[in-house]
Amino acid sequence: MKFFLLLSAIGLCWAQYSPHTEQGRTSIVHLFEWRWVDIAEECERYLAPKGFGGVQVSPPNENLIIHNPSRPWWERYQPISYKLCTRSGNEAEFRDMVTRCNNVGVRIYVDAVINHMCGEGAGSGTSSTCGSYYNAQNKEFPGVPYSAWDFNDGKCKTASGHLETYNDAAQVRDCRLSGLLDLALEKDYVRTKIADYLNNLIDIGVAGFRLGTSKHMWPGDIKAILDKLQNLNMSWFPAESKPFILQEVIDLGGEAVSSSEYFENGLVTEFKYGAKLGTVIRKWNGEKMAYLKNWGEGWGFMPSDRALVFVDNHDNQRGHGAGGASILTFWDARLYKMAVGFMLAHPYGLTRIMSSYRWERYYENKNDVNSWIGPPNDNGVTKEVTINPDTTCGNDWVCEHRWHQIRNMVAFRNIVDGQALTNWWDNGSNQVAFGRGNKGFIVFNNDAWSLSTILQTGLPPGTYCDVISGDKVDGYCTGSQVHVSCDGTAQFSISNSVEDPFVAIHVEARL
Ligand code: QV4
Ligand code: CA
Repeated sequence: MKFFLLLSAIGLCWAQYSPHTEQGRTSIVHLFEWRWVDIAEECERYLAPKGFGGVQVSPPNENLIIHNPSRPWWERYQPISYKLCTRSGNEAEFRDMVTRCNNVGVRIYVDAVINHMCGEGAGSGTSSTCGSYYNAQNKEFPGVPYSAWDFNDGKCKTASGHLETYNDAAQVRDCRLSGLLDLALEKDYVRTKIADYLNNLIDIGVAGFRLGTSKHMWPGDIKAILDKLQNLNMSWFPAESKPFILQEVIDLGGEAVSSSEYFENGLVTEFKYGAKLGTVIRKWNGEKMAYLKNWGEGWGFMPSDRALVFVDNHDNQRGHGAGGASILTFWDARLYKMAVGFMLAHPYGLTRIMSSYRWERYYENKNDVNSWIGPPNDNGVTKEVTINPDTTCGNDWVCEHRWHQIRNMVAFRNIVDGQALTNWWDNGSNQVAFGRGNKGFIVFNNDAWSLSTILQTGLPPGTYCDVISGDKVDGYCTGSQVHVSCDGTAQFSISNSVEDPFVAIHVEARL
């Protein structure tokens, strides 16, 4: 009996670390600013067949409409109520998306903005996505409802009421981040309103939440809210499934708040991952790919089973948040594909793919003054994600997740899931290779000269299709081939001047 109790306690505790993806699906994709109708289609036509586990969606709750600048993407991080209407669609469309994605085994994770409401300077009126009234000056949000005493101003100790230094943990949690009205999360009333919002989403069928600004909430307050959450909807999930929790804590070291304070609640974003990987692949600060041999905890990252990893996110791909100049994005496509390829081949962490839109960048003093620009739109109405005959996206949607190199590495990760990192090789510089047990093998050449060498792959003998330069289609390979001998070795040649200087093979790409 004691043993059973212990097991069930561990069971409860473990559940919020699981993304509840279907068996054999290991990665999630952030479809940033996509409309619900497009996500529903994408789940059915692409994500399920290609083995994606789930989608992080933009905040679905009512937000402030901002006209200056004109409809920035970041208006969605200024809540007005927890009603489900935004530029991505209305409640009916949201429900339809969740149902259709779940029906094809693709999970939906909601970006839940629960630390604050809109900015203090928002004025008053009904300029909000469902038309709810608000008054930022008086801190009135009747659409929830919240009123002045539901905010943190009494607790914040700075004269301005703003978060002024990240060296003081209390200030980080209790003061206004960028002037955003900070909710009093110690109040049971506020916790209940937030839990009601999240439970409504759970009823609809979402599998979990990204909790942005987790650094700005006390871990204990987050836990108290999580304790009020229901189990997942049994139409799609086994009984007793807890929602997946992903906390956004930017911890690059040297601040009062650290990631480890949040491990008890769920996974945490590992921001060092993208910052360091970008530095290595760019070969900045004397870094080289050979140093990636002990990538992961060996680089001072959090434990793998607590880490959500990504090369870039919606903030740092445009200079918001943290990570800095080293972050690789679709704008640096060649290096980006290598970075995402490395991430997906490497066993560390739960992987998230970024899927973006293009905007017109304009630099002044090294800052992109256009980093506010919202999704492709006609007069504020978000454009459809159109699909070109070659399967890429139109209307300025980048769809990195559809780039064949990235899509095929998502499949690679599914195939090698659970296998240890094996057969590491490097040339002491920027040519590296490693395997995942006897399931897959990958080789990179990020040096300024060619790679030509025989390597132990650990794979069964045979001819394999390189899934970076092509695909295995009807038993044939549209790209280059790799011949693995009876002893598991193979000859690899990678020119430094090709668009994609890396090669990946796995057991399902054997011809
Ligand atoms: C401005 C002034 C303030 C002033 C305020 C007065 O800058 O000094 O006090 O007006 O009203 C926008 C504007 C910002 C403005 C603020 C309030 O950019 O200039 O303040 O609104 O009106 C996104 C954007 C922010 C944006 C915010 C709300 O990145 O620029 O602010 O949405 O619209 C830290 C955090 C981390 C955070 C990261 C960006 O630790 O948690 O910064 N990341 C998450 C989200 C992110 C989002 C928020 C948090 C806020 O991923 O997208 O910020 O919800 O590292
Ligand atoms: Ca706070």
